Amino acid sequence: MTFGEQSQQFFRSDYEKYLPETDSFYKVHVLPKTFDGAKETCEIEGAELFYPVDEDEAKAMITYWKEKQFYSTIYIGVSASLVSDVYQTIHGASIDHVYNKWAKGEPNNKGGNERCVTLLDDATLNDIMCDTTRSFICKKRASAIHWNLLCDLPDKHYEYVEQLGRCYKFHTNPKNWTEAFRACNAEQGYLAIIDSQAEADHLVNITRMANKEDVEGSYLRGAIHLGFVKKNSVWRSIMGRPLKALGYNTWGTNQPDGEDRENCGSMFFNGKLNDIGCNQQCFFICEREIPLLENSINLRFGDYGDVQ
Ligand SMILES: [Ca+2]
Ligand SMILES: [Ca+2]
Ligand SMILES: [Ca+2]
Repeated sequence: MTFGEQSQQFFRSDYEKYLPETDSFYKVHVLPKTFDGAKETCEIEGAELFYPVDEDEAKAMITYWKEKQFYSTIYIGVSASLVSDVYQTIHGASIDHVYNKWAKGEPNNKGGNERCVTLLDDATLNDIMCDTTRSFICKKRASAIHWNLLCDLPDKHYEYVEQLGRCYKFHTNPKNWTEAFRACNAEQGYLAIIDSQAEADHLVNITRMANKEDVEGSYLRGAIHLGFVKKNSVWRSIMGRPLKALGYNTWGTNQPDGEDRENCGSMFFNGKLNDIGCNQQCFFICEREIPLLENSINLRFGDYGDVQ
């Protein structure tokens, strides 16, 4: 069996549940979120908010989530987001085409405000207000996995840079620093840390090449979030090392200039560092070190080698 074939049986180490019947990987998120928060969390992990296609999948997932957490209900990827009472999956299909066994008296659209759907542990559905927080499950179909061999992760947007021995992904979906940190983490990278002039040059290059001119919305053009922050008046990388101890510490003209208003790290498009408000929306770059091949193969064969 080749490396490439093996990757079909692996998505991410945290998607530990595999169902042969659906040829899909699943992960329970114990921390409750709103419907939109749950949907986005799955998306930044490269997956989708789970909804059961049929009763077998609903029951298998109930069994799985009961091993992981004690809640009696989870969000599923079904809502009436466009028109009240018209329930659709996150893929836009009518609920009539997937598992749709409502609890007695549901959906009742209580107060006219219930547009998001939960699965109860008796395998019935209920509509609730979308701002209510619930735990949830993310799902990834194996057939939808696009394995990036060089970067060793299921995301084709990471580009391997041989000279630096690592991978980068430029995000053209602006986020604040905290959300950017979370997004990189969720896709198994980290907010990029510049360790050398060569790396700075490369980040300037990917920034120049990025398809970012037509991105709409209110965000700060001209800066890119990076993986450093100010803690107790000292600028440190998110791994904890003082910026001065890294191989690159070149600030832009008059930077840092934000005092207590700018406690997060970014770079200008020219690669020079800039302190920035942590709530400022910007583009950002994730970095990924490539695990030793041997470890990664052990992980896959160890956990999923028996799944055929
Ligand atoms: Ca209800
Ligand atoms: Ca780096
Ligand atoms: Ca600044």
